[in-house]
Amino acid sequence: MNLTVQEFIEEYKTQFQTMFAYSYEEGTTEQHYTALGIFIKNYLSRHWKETRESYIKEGAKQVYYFSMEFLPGRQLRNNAYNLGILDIIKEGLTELDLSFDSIAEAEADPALGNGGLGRLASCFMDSLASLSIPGNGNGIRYQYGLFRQKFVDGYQVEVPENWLRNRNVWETRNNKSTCLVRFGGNVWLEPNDKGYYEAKYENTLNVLAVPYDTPMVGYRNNKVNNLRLWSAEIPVEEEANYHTLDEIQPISEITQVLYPDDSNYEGQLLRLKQEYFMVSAGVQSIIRHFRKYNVPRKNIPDKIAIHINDTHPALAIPELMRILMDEEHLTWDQAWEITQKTCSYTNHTILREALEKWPIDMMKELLPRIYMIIEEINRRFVDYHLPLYGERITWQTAILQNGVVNMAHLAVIGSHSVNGVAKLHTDILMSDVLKDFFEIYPERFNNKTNGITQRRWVHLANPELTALIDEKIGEEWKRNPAELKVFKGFEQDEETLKQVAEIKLNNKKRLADYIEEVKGIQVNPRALFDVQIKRLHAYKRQHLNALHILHRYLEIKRNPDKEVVPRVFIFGAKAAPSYVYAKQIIKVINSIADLVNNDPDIGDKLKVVFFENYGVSLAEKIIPAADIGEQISLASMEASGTSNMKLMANGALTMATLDGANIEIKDFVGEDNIFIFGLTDKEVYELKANQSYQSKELYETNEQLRRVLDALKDGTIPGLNGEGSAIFDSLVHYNDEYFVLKDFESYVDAQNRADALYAKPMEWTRKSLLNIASSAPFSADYTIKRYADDIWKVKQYFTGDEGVQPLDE
Ligand code: Z15
Repeated sequence: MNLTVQEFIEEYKTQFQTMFAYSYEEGTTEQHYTALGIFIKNYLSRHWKETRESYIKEGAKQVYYFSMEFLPGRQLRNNAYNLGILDIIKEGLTELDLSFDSIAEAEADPALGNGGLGRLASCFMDSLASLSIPGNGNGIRYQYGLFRQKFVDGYQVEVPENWLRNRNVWETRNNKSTCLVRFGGNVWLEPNDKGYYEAKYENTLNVLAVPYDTPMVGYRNNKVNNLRLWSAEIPVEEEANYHTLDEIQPISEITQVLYPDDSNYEGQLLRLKQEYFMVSAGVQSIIRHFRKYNVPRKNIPDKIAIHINDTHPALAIPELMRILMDEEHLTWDQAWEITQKTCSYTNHTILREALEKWPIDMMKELLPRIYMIIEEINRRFVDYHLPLYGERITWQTAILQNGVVNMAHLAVIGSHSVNGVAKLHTDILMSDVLKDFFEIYPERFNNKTNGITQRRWVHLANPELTALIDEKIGEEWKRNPAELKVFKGFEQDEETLKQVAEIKLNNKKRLADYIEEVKGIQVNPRALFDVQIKRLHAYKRQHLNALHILHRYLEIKRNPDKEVVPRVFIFGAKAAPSYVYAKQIIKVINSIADLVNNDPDIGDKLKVVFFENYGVSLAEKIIPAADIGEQISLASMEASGTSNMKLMANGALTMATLDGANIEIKDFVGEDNIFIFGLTDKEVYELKANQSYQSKELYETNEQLRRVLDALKDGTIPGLNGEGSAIFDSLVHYNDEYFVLKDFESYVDAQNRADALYAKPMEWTRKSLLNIASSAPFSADYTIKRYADDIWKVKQYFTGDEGVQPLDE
């Protein structure tokens, strides 16, 4: 099925005319996007069908990745690339006098996630398909994605993200696979004459779950997996009961909008509805599909793995129990053994405020049958462990505590595997956050360091770099990432270094043009591009970055004749709408930008660019142009981070604390090729334990720091309405929860080392090349292979030597 350029041109013209009843020459860019999307979807549909059929025919075990968030990014380019038809399409469109790049930009970027957790889920979808692993996504088709961010006078303003306004060409509504999800009402158990209890329901709210399926295209292996996103509707038989908008609301609201909190638990009833809706529909459709395998129910764990992405889908555990008992009529013990063997759980955070604890009263009322099951899981857990482990450990690990359902405990108890997302993070889970569980179930714990898909983040985001690597080491690295280390052999090759430097400069020029276009700021592409892109959160310490910028500004003002290495500080970050402190930091950074960018004394020496509406599409523009990636969370707080991996793979040097996956990055790239600063996790734990930290002392004794902090509130920064003072107070008077002041000096010092290195371009570029060449271990292909082997026990289904090769490291 090798498409030629001429075939594409003919088929595309017909496709366009069929859809719009116009000739393609009269089409708008948006129409071309739609026509091209449908063309590609048609092209892949045979593989999609055949992949599904082949899994059943082979009796393959399948994994279902349950996640409340997916952040797939635009799909046109990636799908064409993975199908191996991108160049043909580009050529064909050029002959038709159309621009592929502009057409691709017309796609809405589906923001069905907040940040790292959702993007990780989508990188995993790409790797599953590319490794020929039977892997499916299960999530929610939010009608509105994460809000669109605007700045008004430097303040964040949230605008609804109506990503479905124009049709979504990738999805297929699947009326055949709908299910019913029940909420509320009364539930009781009645013994019957067949020897089991029947669950009886009355007065429930019944919601129809309608799946929309999206193809997940593997890299040149003819495999297309499925991402199933559920939408809530009124059941057809009940339509007559709904008369007004108010009556419809309780149903339509369930899948209306994504909660915009990242690493923060809000405890809203509607969120609990969303979680159960997704989980119930997902588990029902899996068990229904399992019947096609024609094997006994006790073999469910041989055919199905359910992965719980953070605790948000942890109700999959009691829901699977419910279906196995109430609908499949298994005993508790049979159902429990199957459930534990089927489910596995990833923890993504140790932040207290992110851990889900649902009030028992809320759970009981909304999900009476599920709560009965949770209560029984808890009762059996306590009964069994009390005599073995005693009071303290048993009550600390119980699911029901002080009127709440501890969802992490449910997830650990109901799973056969619990993993963290970087070495340090898993160590902290075992030694601190889940340490009592580690004592009870040591064999369940394992680490799976996160990864990223090089296909989207390098091959497509950075085509020039990719072509250079192809030229130097051949194309094998694209199917076998380990080959990338061969590129290290070029670290002393002057010609290669010049090429790497030139490619970075070209990427920076493109970003500079874009900055001029959207922000009206002129930046010098030869300046050092310093990038911090991630959700705005106090623990990620964007304000530490801001203090450093202020410090530079004040130094230049004091010493106008001193030569400095020019820098452009680039930010992208959304704050949760209710997170006041995060929004204050945004306002302060925007105001610092106004100050710095408009000061004639500063010129090219310092520029600050805060992009609006950071997301996957913007990340693809920024990352290839970065010289430094800022990874400056307080040690122990960032579970892994994944932008650190994307930036490194594109040749940025990492400015990092020893946190999350930064530690592994340092280990692979070598400590000479990364800038490390700040407290270690041990030091943080000690300072917290002995309560010896007094941030105010630092303010009083460190003159350099005091100058910078005073600038937050003495009128130096224009346009503030108390936001600078608020941050000042948190750092000086409320004892600086995230040790910003404590790490300040060490940070400035590391930044000065970066300047010194940047002044030696060849040395800088050599380290940049080493970062690129050391990034292979962070390929999500490896991460997924380990999940598949160690946790899910699912196999790669090769039909030839196509696609990503079997990976042994
Ligand atoms: C989220 O994006 C992450 C953790 C969470 O608990 C929630 Cl609710 C959202 C992030 C981590 O903060 C980040 O360190 C990690 O790289 C990412 O998940 C993927 O594991």
